[in-house]
Amino acid sequence: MKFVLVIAGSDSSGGAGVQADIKTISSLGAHALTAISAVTAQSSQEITSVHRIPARFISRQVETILKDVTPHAVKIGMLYSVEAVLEIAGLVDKHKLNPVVLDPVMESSSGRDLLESDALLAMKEKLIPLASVVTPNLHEAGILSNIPVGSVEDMIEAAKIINTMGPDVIVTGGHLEDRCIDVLFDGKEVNKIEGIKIDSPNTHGSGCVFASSLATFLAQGRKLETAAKMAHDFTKNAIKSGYSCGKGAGPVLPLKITL
Ligand code: PXL
Repeated sequence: MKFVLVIAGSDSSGGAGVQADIKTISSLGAHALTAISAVTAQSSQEITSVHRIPARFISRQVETILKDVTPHAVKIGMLYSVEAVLEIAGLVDKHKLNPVVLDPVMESSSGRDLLESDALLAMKEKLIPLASVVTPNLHEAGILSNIPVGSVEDMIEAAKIINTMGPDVIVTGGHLEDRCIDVLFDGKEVNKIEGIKIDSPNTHGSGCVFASSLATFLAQGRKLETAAKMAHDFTKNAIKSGYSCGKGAGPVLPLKITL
């Protein structure tokens, strides 16, 4: 059994965040260890409130786990506050956590801030340099690279800029107009993972599913390029199986079951 440590926020609507991560990791036959970084009060339509977990308590969760088990990979999602970003950067450094997949969550699809503005700078300076691979979507890639990202050419340029901060980069292309191409840059080669775009309103949690499936495939010993392709396919299937739950965007289904 492989163990994947997740540091992420809770989504009360059950579609994204740690709920998506646990479903994904379990479905892929690994075990999810979880440290909660924030709790959102959220439905398919809105996030009404975010409750931050004190940074010291996030690290208490992680260090309690680490005294007992060494994870085979780590997935970091929503952190929200500058204190949490700095605390987690300290933990990754102190415990030499590896590999670390960082999903630089900034905004929900409903437009609410999931990362405070001063936390962005800390993420760029302290956490991204310690990550093995970072998985921004188009919007996040634009913010991290300071260039507008709307095309595959932009994704490649942004990936190269973000790579200068240290990690390998996968810019996910789910928000491209008519196709879904993920761009992987490992500091040497650009790799395009091409796929069809699935037209569905029920994509809530897709970014979380991509990052946690990637972490699981890395935990299971796959090379980054193979893991990225497998995560792309796994996420595509989760989007295909998405369903409506409430009046807004429904969740993806990262489970190998048929409804
Ligand atoms: O999909 C990004 C995300 C991550 N984590 C939590 C979320 C969301 C989006 O809503 O709620 C907890």
